[in-house]
Amino acid sequence: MSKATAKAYSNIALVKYWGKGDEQLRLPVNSSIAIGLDSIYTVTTVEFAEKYQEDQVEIDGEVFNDDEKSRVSQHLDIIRTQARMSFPAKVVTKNNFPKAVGAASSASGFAALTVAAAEAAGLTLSTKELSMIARQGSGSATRSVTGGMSIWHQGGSNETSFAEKIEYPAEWDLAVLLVFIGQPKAKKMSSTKGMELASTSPYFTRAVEEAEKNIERIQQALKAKDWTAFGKVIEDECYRLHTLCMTSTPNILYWEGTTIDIFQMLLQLRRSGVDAFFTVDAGPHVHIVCHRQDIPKIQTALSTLKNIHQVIECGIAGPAQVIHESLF
Ligand code: 2P0
Repeated sequence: MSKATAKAYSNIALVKYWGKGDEQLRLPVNSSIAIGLDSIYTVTTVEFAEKYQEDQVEIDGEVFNDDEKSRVSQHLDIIRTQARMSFPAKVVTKNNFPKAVGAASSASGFAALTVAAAEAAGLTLSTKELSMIARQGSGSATRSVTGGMSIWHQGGSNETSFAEKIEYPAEWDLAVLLVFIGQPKAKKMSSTKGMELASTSPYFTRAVEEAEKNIERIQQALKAKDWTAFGKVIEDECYRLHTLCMTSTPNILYWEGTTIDIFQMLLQLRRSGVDAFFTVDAGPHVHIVCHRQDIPKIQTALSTLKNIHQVIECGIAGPAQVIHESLF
């Protein structure tokens, strides 16, 4: 087959990836854990064919000829090398959410691209191998290949840095509310650029050690089915990431006033018995990790706040998969 389509979901990190040990291979400075979000996804069709003069990349109706295209081409080169073929490709991608607003479009994007391109190139690869390839396109994409709740092992080499699924208590009936603040707009600084600065923080070495401890802590909480301990790690990790950002040179402040209003609202709700936890990626928007049954109460509380653009309810997504529809 020379043409294939894949669908991959976004994910939100509970233990965060923020810093690379190897830029080229995208090996992270610590392991991370994330959950896939079933309401926000990317669909990508890839066709390799001699008829194309060069790689063509279209994302959400826009044709790219710049850095974005070369990043996609470089990623396709990994697949072409493995498949021992050199045909150019046409790539058409659609996101069902705004790109570059801090909702991890690169995670679902590079996971969908990897799975579609591997299929189109006729490669038969394991989920582990696909996650290793996706990682080289964008770190967070590693975890969108596997979906569910996944750990991305830091590893120290290409072969040892990959994602795999981990178990979590089904009775938690996990859900995530993605709260977009204000009008979604381009991020102040991309994650790739932001994390390049992480090591300028005076707290960097300690923060990386803490991330590895939080991997242990969250796995213990999952094993013990301890919701409160699970949530404590999630919020500690949110503060850890943003402490690194705020103390980098130059300083990066991703939060807005409404970001903190949502934190305060959730802390207030917690006092009334609704245990839901906040986390924030490289942007101002808030992901609320909760029990599905608590969504109505959280939505009511959110409706009292100003400057909220949209709230997207998400269940936990499955892995990236080949689908039998095509975008061209
Ligand atoms: C994460 N983020 O663990 C962290 C937390 C954002 C904040 O991974 O340079 O787009 O492409 O590997 O994957 C977003 O960074 O960065 C990210 P690259 P990526 O989800």
